[in-house]
Amino acid sequence: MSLLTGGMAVLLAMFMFSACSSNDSKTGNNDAANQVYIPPGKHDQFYSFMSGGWSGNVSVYGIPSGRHLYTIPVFSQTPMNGYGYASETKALLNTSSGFVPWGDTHHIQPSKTDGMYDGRWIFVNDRNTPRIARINLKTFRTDETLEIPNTGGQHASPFCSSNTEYLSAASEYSIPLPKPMGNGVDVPISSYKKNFHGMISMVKVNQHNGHMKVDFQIEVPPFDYDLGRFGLGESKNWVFYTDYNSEEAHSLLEVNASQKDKDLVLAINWKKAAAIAHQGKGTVVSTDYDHNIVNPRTRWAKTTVEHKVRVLQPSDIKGAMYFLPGPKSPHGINVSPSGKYISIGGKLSSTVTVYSYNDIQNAIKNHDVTKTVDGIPVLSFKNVEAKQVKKAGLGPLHIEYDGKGYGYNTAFISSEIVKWSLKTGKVVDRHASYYSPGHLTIPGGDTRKPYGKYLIALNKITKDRYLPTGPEMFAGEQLFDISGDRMKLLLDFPVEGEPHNVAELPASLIDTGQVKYFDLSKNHNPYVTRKEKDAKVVRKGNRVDVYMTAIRSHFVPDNIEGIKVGDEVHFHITNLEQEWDIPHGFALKGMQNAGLLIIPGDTRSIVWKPKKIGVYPFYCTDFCSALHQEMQGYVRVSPRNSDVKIKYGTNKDL
Ligand code: K7E
Ligand code: CUA
Repeated sequence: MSLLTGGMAVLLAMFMFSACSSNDSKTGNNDAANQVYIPPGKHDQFYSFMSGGWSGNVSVYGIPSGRHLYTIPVFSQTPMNGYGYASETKALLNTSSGFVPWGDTHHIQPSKTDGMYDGRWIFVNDRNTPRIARINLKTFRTDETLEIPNTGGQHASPFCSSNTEYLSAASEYSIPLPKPMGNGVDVPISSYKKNFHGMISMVKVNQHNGHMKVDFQIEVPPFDYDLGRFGLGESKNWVFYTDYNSEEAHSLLEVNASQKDKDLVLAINWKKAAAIAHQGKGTVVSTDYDHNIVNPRTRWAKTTVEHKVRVLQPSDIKGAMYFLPGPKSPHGINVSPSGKYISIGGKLSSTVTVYSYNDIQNAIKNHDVTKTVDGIPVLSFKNVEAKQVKKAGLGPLHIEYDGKGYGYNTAFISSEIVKWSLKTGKVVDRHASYYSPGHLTIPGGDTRKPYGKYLIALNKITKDRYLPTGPEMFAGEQLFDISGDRMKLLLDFPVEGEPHNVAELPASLIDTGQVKYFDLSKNHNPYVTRKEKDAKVVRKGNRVDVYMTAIRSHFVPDNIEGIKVGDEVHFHITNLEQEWDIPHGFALKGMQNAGLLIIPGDTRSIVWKPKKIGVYPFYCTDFCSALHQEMQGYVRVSPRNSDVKIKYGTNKDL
């Protein structure tokens, strides 16, 4: 050893470095299995809520195992359990454009208290038909959807403030807005710069019941607002948005929206803007938009059409809204746990730009303004830019923080995760991620105190990672251990839809408060049947209401006669069980609708319009007991003009 020369020592060190930079390993490290293995019957440490993109829903996974626990239906009709088909849930999909049974979910935002997740609700946006949904974490059900008016597709949504005071929704696609505003306007697309507008919507959340309300909107230049984040800690009264297309192009954006060297970052003091709105500034405009809420007593969703919204102009909120010069065509924007740093992924470059909140405040104090854009002051770049992270990979998209002074970004083009120091801006580690990661997350990464430990990359391209399933494949997630200095790949797991964004909550925040079944005595569905002897079939003109019960292992009634071709038959099925995880299903031959899954103590309704005479079998679709197969019945359908009377019952009743 004493013979080792300096040069050899360097070579050896290089060899050792490359040996341990098996960080590019496609297959994970050796003890990975132990770190992700959750023995049978044991639970994961985290719930992971993943937006499904064009699945329109939110799917739930356990971390670290990657096990798929559930899919929460949100903006898509889901025949699996009748969501969006059952009469109780249909109204949740109503919009001013009518019944829209599909959505594109992008951003998951857990409710927060004092900058930390509180386990009450999950909010998620539909990018296409602008709306926000609220999911109740006690039931994992969608309890509310709210349409966002005066807005094209909204992508920078529904970001949530430190105490869930507001959700913010910013338009990605600008649209022309008539003056006075309303539901649409017919102008040439070429008049984009003159007639089109972007819109920032501030949605207030009722702390008691979670109900959302469009509190006010701010009309902004027709850029494409892409991502947003509320501040934390000292910056908590601010909200920040990236945007691209400050060129205001309306065609071939891939070229025309990449002309300028820098785009603009929008910063709004939402607290100040809200105070100004509440003083009555701006204009209250008429515009119709749907607001759908599940009544907690009846568990029936009802639509209310809202007619008005307050719209502010930038000139109304002087001193509360600024542009910062930003990197060219940026994507993600993320605020560090302390609230001191705001980082932006420059998707067309290889850098992450980090702003200092203090510098922004100083620039505002010193009126360090270079120009104005549509009346919005632009702060001087050199005085607000804290640092550039160089070598952040090609195509940095999103950033997340571990709470220990490090930022991590995905690099879409070079397929990697890059770790850097917030203090120095120096890259300290990088790891390949297969392939083309978009968002990434660290549990609690957008709270004041991230839980650290894991990092999940949401990869856009799957290719050879799993057994092939034809030309279409699930997307792939990758779980990394970030507890040490270097990232370690632990697990790949496939996920539904196109996951854009994910949030992990500690299991203990959610699992203890779960609703296991509904109390039958508190079921106030207008069509509930609490006892078998109350089951009935009632005709009123062409409408027939079937009040049916289900319990192991029969329906009451299970024989029904007197239905006629052309009737509208409403089945209302109450599950009489009062025990965890004993749902019953309902399916009827040829019903042009979905089946139902009815949770114990709940009532679900579905409409059937028989078109032909015959005798139609129905049955329970959920294997509920050893006599589940026997859980079946018949409906007799007679000609329109027949005089067969309504008759129903079980066994000898009929
Ligand atoms: Cu980057 Cu819609 Cu947040 Cu996809 S978004 S990646
Ligand atoms: Cu009830 Cu099967």
